[in-house]
Amino acid sequence: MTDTMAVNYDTSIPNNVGLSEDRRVLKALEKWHPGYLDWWKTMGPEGFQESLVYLRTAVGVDPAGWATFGYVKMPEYRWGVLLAPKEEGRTIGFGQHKGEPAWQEVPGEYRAALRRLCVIQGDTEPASVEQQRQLGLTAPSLYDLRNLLQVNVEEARHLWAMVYLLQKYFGKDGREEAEDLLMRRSGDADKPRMLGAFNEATPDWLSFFMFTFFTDRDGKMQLESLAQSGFDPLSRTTRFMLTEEAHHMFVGATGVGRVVKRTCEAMREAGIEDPYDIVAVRALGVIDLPTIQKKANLHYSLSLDLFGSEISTNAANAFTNGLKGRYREDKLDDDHQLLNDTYPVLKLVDGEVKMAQEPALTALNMRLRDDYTADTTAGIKRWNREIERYNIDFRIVLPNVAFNRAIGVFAPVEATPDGEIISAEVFEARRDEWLPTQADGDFVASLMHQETEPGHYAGWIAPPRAGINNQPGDFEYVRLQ
Ligand code: BYC
Repeated sequence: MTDTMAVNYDTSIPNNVGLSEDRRVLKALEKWHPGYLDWWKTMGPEGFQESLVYLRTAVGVDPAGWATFGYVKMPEYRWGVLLAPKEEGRTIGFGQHKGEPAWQEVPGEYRAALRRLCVIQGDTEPASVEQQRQLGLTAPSLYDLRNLLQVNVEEARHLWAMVYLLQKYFGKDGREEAEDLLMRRSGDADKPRMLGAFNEATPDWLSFFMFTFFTDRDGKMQLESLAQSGFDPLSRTTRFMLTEEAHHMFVGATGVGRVVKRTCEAMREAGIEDPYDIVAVRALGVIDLPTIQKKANLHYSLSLDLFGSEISTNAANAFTNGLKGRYREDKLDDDHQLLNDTYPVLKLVDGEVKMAQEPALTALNMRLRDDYTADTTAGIKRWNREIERYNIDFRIVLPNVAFNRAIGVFAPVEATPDGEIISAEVFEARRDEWLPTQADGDFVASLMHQETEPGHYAGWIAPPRAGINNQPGDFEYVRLQ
């Protein structure tokens, strides 16, 4: 490995890509910076711009110890451009260019496709910050508030990561795309964000934890695929993004786990055994398990849509052309070209969900989605172990992939969470059993109150097992100003 691991903080934009010698790109980024700060101040976390937040900042890109922790005012956070170290002699690992040296510049014939991948990836990052904008005002503890703000500053850094690629490698078009990334808005009727799940609301903390568990995990899978890219700057950028992403999923997985734990604890204390006695459970000021299941149904199905259609020529082309690989492509043991292979795909056959063999190349979205589901299942098992520990007869389960879909083969039909195809009328009549209702949302919202005392937690969520960076339980993660 070569290239510097240390981050240069001398330029206005911290970086390990030699920006001080790359005047053209430095100028373009400096020109973009004020618009970015305006966006952050108007669309970033509401209410805490003057607070001192205990945040980690990257000071290098080596796997061990890349982060330092300290109090920072968010508008002064050093958003930087950080790429994983360059691997000398790296070759393309899949597709028709397999074995050729990885590209250090954009190949002309793939320019539009690569730009589109960077723009879609870049668009999701600020979208999530916009979606989470109000949540700090109802944070259940300073620990959770700090985690939210950490996620937000790092998603914003991921926007920088894509903007750097667009400005350095895609000329005028790239600069225009970078401007547009600051113009679209999550949920806006006229200029929405590009992908469905990023235009949904994140109205409360349970939604936030579900989002970071389910939707950030799509981020992980997509970034892992882009980390395999033959376009080396994209590969190196996404590799470093993945190190940050891990904490975001930790926040989601442990967040939901702590909600589940508190509910089980409160049920035991009150001697309630029936998890479906929703009125009694809610009277304890905790979130009943069936509502948690409904939220999981919603966020999982929205996140499945982010993988695109099961059968996709876009996906086949991106693979064949060496732009986007499979999940952990470099660890797979096959020819990495998939010319004659097939892959089992779930399809609608005579009104039923059935498995059919399809050419592996066009089924790559389905394959990544399957990898995603496997990854998700491991986290859900941990939540269920908590419920088991309290001897409560309830398990959180993932709904069938046909349930509540807006993209792909199941988009035109309705299905139960068990995967039985049903009419639109039956779905509408039973929707409230499966997806969060207005009343569920109102109840959850009624629990959301800001807790500002260090070491104190709102009554609907258990404290974490350990502090961030090994800080003690009563650590003041945010100094509110
Ligand atoms: N919503 O062949 P198809 C993250 C469009 S999350 C709206 O089925 P393809 C993060 C598609 O664009 C990860 N439109 O799919 C998480 C195409 O449009 P055009 C973000 C959709 O292209 C939390 C048409 O339908 N990164 O990082 O194979 C917090 C037919 O497309 C949707 C990426 O996604 C949808 N859900 O795959 C913060 C990686 N799905 O071209 C951040 C980059 C499809 O006909 N993106 N369409 O106009 C990709 O690799 C692919 O574009 C997709 C779609 C996987 C998204």
